Amino acid sequence: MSLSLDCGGYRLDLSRPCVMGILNVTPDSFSDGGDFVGADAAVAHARAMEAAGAAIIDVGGESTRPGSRGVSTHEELSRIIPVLEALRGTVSVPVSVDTSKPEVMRAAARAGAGLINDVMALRRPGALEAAREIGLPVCLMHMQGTPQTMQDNPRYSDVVGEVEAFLLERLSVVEAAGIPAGQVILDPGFGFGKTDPHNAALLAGLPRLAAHGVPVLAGLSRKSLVGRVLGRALPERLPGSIAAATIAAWSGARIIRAHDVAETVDAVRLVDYVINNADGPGAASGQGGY
Ligand code: 7PM
Repeated sequence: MSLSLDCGGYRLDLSRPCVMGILNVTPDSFSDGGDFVGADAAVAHARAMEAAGAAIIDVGGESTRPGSRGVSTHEELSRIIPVLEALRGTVSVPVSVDTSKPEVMRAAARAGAGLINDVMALRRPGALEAAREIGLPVCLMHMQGTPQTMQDNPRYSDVVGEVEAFLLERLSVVEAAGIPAGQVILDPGFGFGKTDPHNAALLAGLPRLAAHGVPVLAGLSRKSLVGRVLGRALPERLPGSIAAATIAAWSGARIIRAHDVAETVDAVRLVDYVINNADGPGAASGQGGY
């Protein structure tokens, strides 16, 4: 396992699980209602997430909401680049950019991004080459279909095996293109072409995905899985999201992508404490109890 990633000058320590705070800059973003459109508000939100313990800030300008049609390169650039430029020198954690477009990856890297988070796993024409040239770490996510149609009728015969095979195949393609495996993060893509039972199987199957020695990212925060299973509208999904984050961290995910950073950091720290003390008192270098 590569224990840390070089995010363009920022070191991201993955020897323990950490939290990636979500900074949406889409006007139609489902959780923020457009509150964080505009660089000033985005910077304030990013600083608050850093203060709450986020190890990465994830900036996304293209809504990947099920049914969405995507945005033009021009529109995505105009949302993301001013925010990245405003964040440069303002936050001291790496900033990832949630994009699938090679032109946006390049412009984002020039504007100070430290990691590429691609829900298309570098399958867009030119994306592999752009990522290799940029030299930043990349998160490869699984998605069945496209955002426009992915929730219509997702089908798998073995969801964990198929998602794992896809990610390992993308990992070898990416390596063959000249991106070192030590620069890669894998993500099963919760909610991207998956039913609730598919998402549940993937969450329960995370230890298998995490066993390959490549850091795993899990994004479940406020997602429909939590909403449907618990019957909760968006503002009521925090407890379920924390439960999902806890399972993911316990299962070996090293990056937990979340809206509610302070609460998720507490959950992840507790999991990390239990993992590090699993052998009981005296086994670790702990200072003892109260
Ligand atoms: C509307 C619907 C807006 C869904 C945003 C979303 C992931 C991601 C997203 C993820 C990685 C959300 C999603 N989800 N990147 N980007 N992994 N790597 O719920 O699970 O934030 S967008």
